[in-house]
Amino acid sequence: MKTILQSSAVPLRYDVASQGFGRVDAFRALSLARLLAGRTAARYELVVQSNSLWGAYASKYGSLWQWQWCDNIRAYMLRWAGTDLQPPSCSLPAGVSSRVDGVLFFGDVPQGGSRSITFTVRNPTNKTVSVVAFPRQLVVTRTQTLTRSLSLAPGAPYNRTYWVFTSSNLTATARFMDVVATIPYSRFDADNDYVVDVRVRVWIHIWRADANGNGRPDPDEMMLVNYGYNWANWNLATMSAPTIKLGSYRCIVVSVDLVRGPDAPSYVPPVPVTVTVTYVDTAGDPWVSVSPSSANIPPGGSATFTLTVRPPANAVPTTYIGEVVVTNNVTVTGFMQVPYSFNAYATVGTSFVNLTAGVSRGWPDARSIRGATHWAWRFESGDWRLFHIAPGASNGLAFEVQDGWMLSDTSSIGFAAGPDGQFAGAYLGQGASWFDYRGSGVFTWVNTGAGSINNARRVVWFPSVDYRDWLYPQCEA
Ligand SMILES: [Ca+2]
Ligand SMILES: [Ca+2]
Repeated sequence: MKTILQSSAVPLRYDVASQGFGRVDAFRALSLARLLAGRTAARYELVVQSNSLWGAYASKYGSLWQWQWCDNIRAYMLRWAGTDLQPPSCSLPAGVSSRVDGVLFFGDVPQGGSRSITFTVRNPTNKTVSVVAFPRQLVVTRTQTLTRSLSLAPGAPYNRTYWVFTSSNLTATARFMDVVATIPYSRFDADNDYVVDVRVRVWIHIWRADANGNGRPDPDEMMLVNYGYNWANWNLATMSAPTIKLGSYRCIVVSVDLVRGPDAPSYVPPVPVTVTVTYVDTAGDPWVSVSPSSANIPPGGSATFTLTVRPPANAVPTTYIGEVVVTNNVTVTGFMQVPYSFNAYATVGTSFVNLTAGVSRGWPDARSIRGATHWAWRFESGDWRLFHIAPGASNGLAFEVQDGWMLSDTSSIGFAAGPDGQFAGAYLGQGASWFDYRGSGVFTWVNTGAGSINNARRVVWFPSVDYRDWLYPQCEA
């Protein structure tokens, strides 16, 4: 059933990690289900299936399942409810490793190595179907930087500026545009008291038409597409298929507000605002190949394709995403976007290895993370990235992990997880770096390897080593 919903979904043109196969289309899904049951349907549909996800994942997930049902939940219930809940079985349900899904997962692939998986396209229609498969990655096609300054008049809750993108100045993309608005941290909280002075937010609208003829986009003339609203000096909004959505409307409007916070002076002098627009599209994936690349599938038949990934020896050891575009001559859209992912891993022995020094591939760039401190929710909210390593020797006691970064007034938190995805340490005291929030805007940067908040740009942690709070150098601010 899941592969029916996936195979008949409508691609939304965001990245595959965000959209999966796209939005469920009930009419198409029902048509496909009828065809697979040997009945007539209003639409021609195909289904894609693969065992790659569950085949690679069942062995890892088994120990997590065991831990969750027999250790974690049971211990919590005993502690908090006084009830010993003993499940009849703590093993994964039978047959899990042979389940199929639509999404494709290569599992763990060594740097410089290769791994192959298969997927099958079934044709339940009464026509011969021609399919062609293209492995694609996401790539940045253009980055634009726009700057302006905004001040706040006494009493004004916010001040807004905007940029318009018309059919003549919008960069064409088949996927999405990503809009980031920032102001300097030094203006977000100039006095470092953890009470917001001013913040920034971003909106994307479509301006249908200038109905009242005043030359400006008024609220009742616009349709909201997306927004970034965190209490932060950094906000992101994305818009897929901007060229298509713009259509014959007047323009796309990117609005940025400088917003008064509780700690702002009456008059706020000009604050520099930077807006970065990134256009993301797809291109051939140089690390992934498919064989065969095309097939003619008779009515009721199927074709199996082999996908092979070969990350280079200097690939950043992280998780990568892509998609196989499967075109055909019978469905209403004529194509499917089948998401795939793989974990490239590095082998680490007795010397330090810089995990971000290698080559990345397309979008997102695996060598950096971005993010914001969202002060209305969790101060540590932000972006994250996985890096995968294997021990190079069997007699190692522990890894030491050091995480360094470039920007001041930012921080980083690291966690280590074992091969099955569990934290490498029973709780936060092991295998992790983190913040201790002490209340009233004060927090401790635990296991930071520097002496002051302004240059604390390195954290160290020891997966699988038992150590306690205060044992490692840290600073308080
Ligand atoms: Ca402040
Ligand atoms: Ca108007």
